[in-house]
Amino acid sequence: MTAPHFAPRVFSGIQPSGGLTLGNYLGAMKRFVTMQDAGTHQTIYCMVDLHAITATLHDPETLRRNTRELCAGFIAVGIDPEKSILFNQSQVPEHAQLAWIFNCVARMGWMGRMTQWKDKAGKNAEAASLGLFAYPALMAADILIYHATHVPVGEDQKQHLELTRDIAAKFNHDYGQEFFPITEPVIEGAATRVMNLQDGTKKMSKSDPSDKTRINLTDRADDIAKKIRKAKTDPDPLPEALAGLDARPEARNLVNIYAALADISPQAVLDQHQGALFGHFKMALADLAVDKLSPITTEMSRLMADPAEIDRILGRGAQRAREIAAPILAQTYDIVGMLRS
Ligand code: AQP
Repeated sequence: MTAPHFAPRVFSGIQPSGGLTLGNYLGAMKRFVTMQDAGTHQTIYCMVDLHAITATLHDPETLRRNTRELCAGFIAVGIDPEKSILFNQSQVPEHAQLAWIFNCVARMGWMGRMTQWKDKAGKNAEAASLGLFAYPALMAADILIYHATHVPVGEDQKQHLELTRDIAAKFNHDYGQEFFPITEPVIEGAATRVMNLQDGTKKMSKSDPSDKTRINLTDRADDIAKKIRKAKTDPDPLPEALAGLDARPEARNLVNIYAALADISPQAVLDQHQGALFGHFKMALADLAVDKLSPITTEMSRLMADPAEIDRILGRGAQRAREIAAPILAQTYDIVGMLRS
């Protein structure tokens, strides 16, 4: 339930934790552009650098470079920093300030059930950072500091969004007012979960140690084609109907990627390619991927040649973001009972 007084507003973020993958592009960024261009919502997109330091020890210079590269990626895929608010999380301190309040609303049990926490902390949870454990409370603050009503994300973030709703509901209940919206996740399209090219049961991820498991938005055309050619598949031809892809996760993944890149349904891909063997289908997919991704790669490197301009765009975006975030934080402090001068 979203209360009527919340203006339609979209928020989403991406971690500058390494190069962007095809998963980030199809699962998130491509839809960010659609929502921006639809003009029905104010759109706010963020490089979540505070999240990017939760998992592993990082090199400061690499983080700065990744953040700029991510900003270049946003612009190259079609985010217009005039139409959308595009900024870097740590430049808007209200995110971390609201996150502290939410650390006091969220329960340890809720956080301990998060599958991303379990996956990333692994067997050695004692050695994981407190930041990694509290990650979903910061994510809730990222969203709710703008009173965002809709959050486009990939399937893997569904559980964190449920937690965001729980935090908003508990805050509203504890303080007896409907202050934060109950945000709607927007998880739709053929590629809400792009899978690893070598193992169709695992998500394509920018932090996977093997580069051949993913397509990076900075890959050269021949690397993209090679990775698709070498992607794991099976010897059977493409079926007539989607049911024929059940229990064939790698085949299903390539069909979904094709559909998302071509803006058609997976069934339409089968209609065009049924009966084809994967050797043949992979050639068509590689051509399509290179066609769609090469202009993005080229634009990213053009933008990266002028880091000062990227910093200027991010500085301006942070200013615009703070105009929305600061009054919402001030109201939150009033509700909680913090004195303000
Ligand atoms: N494979 C994927 N398929 C569909 N959507 C995906 N997303 C990520 N991978 C896929 C979506 O991209 C957005 C930003 O993700 P993120 O970088 O903040 O974190 P992540 O989900 O943890 O992505 P990675 O690539 O797996 O990063 P690492 O390896 O650093 O953890 C989110 O909307 C996500 O759903």
